Amino acid sequence: MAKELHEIGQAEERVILVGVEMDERNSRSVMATEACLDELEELVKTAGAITVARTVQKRERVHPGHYLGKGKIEELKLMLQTYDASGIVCDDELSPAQLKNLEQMLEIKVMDRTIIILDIFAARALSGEGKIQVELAQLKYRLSRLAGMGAAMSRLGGGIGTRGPGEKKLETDRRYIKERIAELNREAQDIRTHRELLRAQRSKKGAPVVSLVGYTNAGKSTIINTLTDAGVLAEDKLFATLDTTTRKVELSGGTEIMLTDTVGFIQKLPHHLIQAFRATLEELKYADILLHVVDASNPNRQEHMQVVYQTLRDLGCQDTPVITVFNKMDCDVELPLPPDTTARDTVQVSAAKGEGLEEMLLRVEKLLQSFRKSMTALVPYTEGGLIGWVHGRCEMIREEHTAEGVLLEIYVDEESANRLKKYEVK
Ligand SMILES: Nc1nc2c(ncn2[C@@H]2O[C@H](COP(=O)(O)OP(=O)(O)OP(=O)(O)O)[C@@H](O)[C@H]2O)c(=O)[nH]1
Ligand SMILES: [Mg+2]
Repeated sequence: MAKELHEIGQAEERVILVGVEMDERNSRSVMATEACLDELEELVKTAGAITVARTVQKRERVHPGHYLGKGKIEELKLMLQTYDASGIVCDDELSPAQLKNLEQMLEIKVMDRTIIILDIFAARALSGEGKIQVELAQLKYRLSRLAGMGAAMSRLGGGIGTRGPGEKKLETDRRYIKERIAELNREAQDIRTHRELLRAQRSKKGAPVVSLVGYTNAGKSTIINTLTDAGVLAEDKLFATLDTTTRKVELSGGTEIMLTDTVGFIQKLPHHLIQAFRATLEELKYADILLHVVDASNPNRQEHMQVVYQTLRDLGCQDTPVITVFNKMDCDVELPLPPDTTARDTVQVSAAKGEGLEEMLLRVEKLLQSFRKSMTALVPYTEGGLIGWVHGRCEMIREEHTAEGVLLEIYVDEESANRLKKYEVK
């Protein structure tokens, strides 16, 4: 597959954004249509194209056959000429049939939100794992689109580069894609195994894991950069970060935590992408605390928070304790801040100015402490190994040398508690 599906950004793409404003009960979106299109325009810009116009149709639901109604499609044809556009981008993921029909009716390149996001991810993935995950998502998306295409596609090329693939070509493409998907799945599995190994090593060391999560562009990477020397790319762009970065941070009480930064969320995150990134995102399940970073200056902050909580539920992380971090408080922020009943705690910061981050860490420390169990044990001097373990691993409240052994009052994690059980003093 030498060519990319649509190669947006190669030449100057001039696109028209197309949205459908649906009845609330049909809409998958928590945001108003205009806000969705603002976001889509940002995405298109990040992908390297220019938005020349936008248009919205009010419908009960999207047209199952061609996304928009016939009248709107006629109107769009005129708009394409007026604005000298080279393509359209629909705000929802199109079915293979919708894509095919729209391209035939408009005789122009048709893209959707998903393909734009996949494109951005493809350009941004740096690590081996990220690249594999993005290619998998792209190929699966492409395969599902190829499946619905017949001979008619050969006329327009269906977006596979600019060639008309024809029936035979489609068959070879299909076979190639399937083989490549199998190969990538094997590579992804290897990486997963390696990752699990790393995780096992990390949990042995026992440092609590604190993960930054949040809507894209909220300031997650800026936080980890301000606190550590992580040097993660932080930009005023959607999806600046795709790869996971973990750094040690020492809390004021001396506890070390592992702070993790990863990919941001967005509404209507493509299904294929969530699947492909599941391995990365599943890391979140192993976090002891999630720091939910919110761009408090964004007018859609409340919808962003909803999307983040929904995505966390989809990933099975609904039980992990959350501290909400309202960021960008140095900007014009509408007060009061939205209530957050899901979070255990909230804190206000400006990551860019480094303000409030100390307080944020204090809250982390406080929450971590509330999870800890304390224990008193009398360990005989013959158990040198166990005493050494406690010194290396547990936080000491009191240590006393008695005739029978060392009396230890300590904070314990589960593993330490098990090892010390037989010496426990009630
Ligand atoms: N004014 C202001 N800008 C901030 C603050 N924190 C971050 N930013 C800016 O917001 C933009 C996004 O920041 P990032 O740290 O890249 O955001 P992110 O959450 O990592 O975004 P993704 O990786 O795309 O998910 C950058 O331009 C930052 O400089 C802040 O406290 N105040
Ligand atoms: Mg980032």
